[in-house]
Amino acid sequence: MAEQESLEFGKADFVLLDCVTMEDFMANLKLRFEKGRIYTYIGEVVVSVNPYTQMELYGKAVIENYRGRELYERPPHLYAIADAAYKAMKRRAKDTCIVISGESGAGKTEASKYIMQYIAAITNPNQRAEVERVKNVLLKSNCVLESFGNAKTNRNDNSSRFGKYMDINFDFKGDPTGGHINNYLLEKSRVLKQYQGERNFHSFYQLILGAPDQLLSTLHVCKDPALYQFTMEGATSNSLTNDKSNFKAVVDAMQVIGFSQEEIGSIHRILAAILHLGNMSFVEDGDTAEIEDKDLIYYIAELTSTEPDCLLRTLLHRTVATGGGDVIEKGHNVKDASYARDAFAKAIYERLFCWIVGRINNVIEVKNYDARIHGKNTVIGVLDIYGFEIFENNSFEQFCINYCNEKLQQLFIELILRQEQEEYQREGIEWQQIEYFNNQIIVDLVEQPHKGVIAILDEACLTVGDVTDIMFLDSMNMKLCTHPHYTSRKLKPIDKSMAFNRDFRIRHYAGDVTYSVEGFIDKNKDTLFQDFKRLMYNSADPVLRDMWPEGKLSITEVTRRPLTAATLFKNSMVALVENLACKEPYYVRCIKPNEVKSPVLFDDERCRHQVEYLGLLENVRVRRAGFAYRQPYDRFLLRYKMTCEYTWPNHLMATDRDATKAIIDQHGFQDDVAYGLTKVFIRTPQTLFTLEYERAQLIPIIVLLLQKVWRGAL
Ligand code: AD9
Ligand code: MG
Repeated sequence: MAEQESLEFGKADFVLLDCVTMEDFMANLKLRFEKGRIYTYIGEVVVSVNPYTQMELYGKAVIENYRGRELYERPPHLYAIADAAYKAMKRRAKDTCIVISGESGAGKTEASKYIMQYIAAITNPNQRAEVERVKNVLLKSNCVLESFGNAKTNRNDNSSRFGKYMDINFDFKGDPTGGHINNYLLEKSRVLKQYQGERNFHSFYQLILGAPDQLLSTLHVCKDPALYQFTMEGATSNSLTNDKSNFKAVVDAMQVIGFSQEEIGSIHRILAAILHLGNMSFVEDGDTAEIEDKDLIYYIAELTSTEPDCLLRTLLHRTVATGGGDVIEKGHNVKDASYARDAFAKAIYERLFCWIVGRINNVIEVKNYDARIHGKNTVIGVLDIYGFEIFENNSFEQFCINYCNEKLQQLFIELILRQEQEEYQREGIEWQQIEYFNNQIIVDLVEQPHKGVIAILDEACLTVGDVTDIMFLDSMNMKLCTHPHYTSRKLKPIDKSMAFNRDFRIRHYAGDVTYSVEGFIDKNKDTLFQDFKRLMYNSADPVLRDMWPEGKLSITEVTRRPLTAATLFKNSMVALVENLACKEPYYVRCIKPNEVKSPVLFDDERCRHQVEYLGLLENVRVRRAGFAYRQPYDRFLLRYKMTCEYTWPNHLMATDRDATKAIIDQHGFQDDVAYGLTKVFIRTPQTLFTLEYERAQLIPIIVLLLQKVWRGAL
């Protein structure tokens, strides 16, 4: 178990609690938080409570203290889990992953950065230039991705509005040689509108407040976020972020990564074009729309390297293919033009973000050539993805985010709870079944073909004609009314007026969430007229062109309907879970101690709720009933046979199981061990450390002996 500092700091591993009750668990968590011990283990899972203040827990000296140590030799820390994942990868050539979960503001992104810093610090002792370059890019990518993908929300001043999974590749020496970032569902609706007190993505404010005057004047942008529709709300909200200095930091980071000056210029022009788009309004001109402020057209055309005429036409019209194969141009009314402008603004930002991720991936991609030269390449994956969200108003985005959390919880159950129990049963080890809630039923509710929420939503979106959100709700109510995790007020109206309610509720593993159906159809279709794609593809700016490859298709060639947003997201989640499931997982479970970002307040109720839905108590129970270490008999013997006179150099017993038993008995560990059909199970890591220690003592003696034998033979 984890090294005990002193009882005054509580138990460093929840497994060591005298009693596993919620009260004991919470008392220990609170005591440790109050004593500045923000990390506690459950076996190999790190539970982390956000300290909301800078702790003296990080940096070079601390890293050295954890380097190469076993998990249990030092007080609990993210560094220890990073080291464990690294060791598993290096010693046993295992692909590993570190899954960081918890709600918004619980400290996931900070944790992922500490983990990456640790890995960067302990690798490349020989200072190989290429490895240093890769490490630098990996570290600097955070700064760039946070600028474009993070925003101030009411829960977190630096909230990640996208999910991130980063693979770091290692060569046989254990040095990072490359990596790959996958990003998931950027909350692009934030480009248009933010809740009161929230901001748009940091990148906009950094540009407005941090760019040099000369750059701003070429972008036709003023130094005041209050002048732009898209940044107006954030202009008045208090922010702790330092936009001015961060602008420079992000440009520097982009340069280190390898973005060219031209590319950085394009990125700034695209941001400015989006700001101008936000200020564009339309007026009625007969049946069609006209643009109020024509200057904006010239600015945007200049910034996107497009022709003003083409831009104007694209904003006010749409090309439609008729049934007979003809192509006609249809003018927008004000409503349609505004809708198209918004869709365009969101799409440009999303594509810009994805392009930046792709560009970073280009520079750190492991070349096939390298892999061939250096042989097997192992991976550590780090997942920092949005936590469970329950807001006052929950929409399509929260639905996707919460579905993602259901998938990850399912993986946790699969890997930690179920597999563990199943292995004991398979091996015939005596075992008391632990009750836990299996959330597969909720995952199915969302993703099942034909009957799941996503399938019903897609079906509604495919229906020809104007399908409304309410029709989608009706369809769900019909198909899901008997599902134990689904309810809708429309199904059971309390009074007549409530019959018009527009919400449905899902009983998630982490709590009930009521979603408003408003906007589901629209966000799922995520329509952007082909005219915009063509316009961008024909831009003279190579970065913009690169972002819109499908713009080369003409309207008559665009036949296949693109996959819907929910289906794309579901597919990416299924792929993510498959990817994680084949790696050895390490978990960091982050807890947010209070809603007011206080370093001293431990809100009992809020914390208890998180402990409950993260399933931490079940985790302790499984762990306590379980065994920390297990190995097939033959592998165990191979490693430890020299520590026992009956097994060295070879045993003469009937089975490997008997020989293993001889070793265990000789050391007096019989109470700590169980014998399965094919494997030996050891309860406490201390037993293993003792065996490892003895082995390490004996190896030099054996080597000497062997040398003597060889010399004698010679
Ligand atoms: V979200 O789902 O992206 O909205 P996260 O990522 O879980 O959320 P984040 O890591 O951004 O939360 O942490 C929120 C804030 O808590 C940070 O900006 C820090 O101010 C604070 N924090 C988190 N972890 C630490 C820490 N280890 N030490 C000091 C911390 N402060
Ligand atoms: Mg985050």
